[in-house]
Amino acid sequence: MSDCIFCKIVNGEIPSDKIYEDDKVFVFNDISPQSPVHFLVIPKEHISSIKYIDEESVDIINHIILVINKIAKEKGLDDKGYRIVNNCGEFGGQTVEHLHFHVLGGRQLMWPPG
Ligand code: DGP
Repeated sequence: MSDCIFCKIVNGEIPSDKIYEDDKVFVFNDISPQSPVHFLVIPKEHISSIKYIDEESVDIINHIILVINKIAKEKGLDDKGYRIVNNCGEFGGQTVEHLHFHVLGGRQLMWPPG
């Protein structure tokens, strides 16, 4: 989508601190980290939010989980653990309308979130 900032990050129009990419996903550090490790995993294809995931597109979620676990391990998070967050819609706290999963780690996280 032409005016989506995450699509622009995927195609290089907006610079990012890239961690990983393959044919399906792009992974980069969050611009406003909430923990010592805070990266985002997004599908390269524009999907506005998780509510649009259906039978046809659900395979991307499996792939994202595998990528998250691989990168979390590489970053040394698998010992103490990490949190995967998806914000959906206004009340869910979603500010960028391109499906993304936050991965947070490197400190003790609290529950419940605000
Ligand atoms: P959410 O509230 O779940 O929609 O989170 C969006 C996240 O995206 C937020 O933590 C900040 C991050 N973000 C927004 N714009 C940019 C950007 O241009 N570059 C990077 N690296 N992260 C961004």
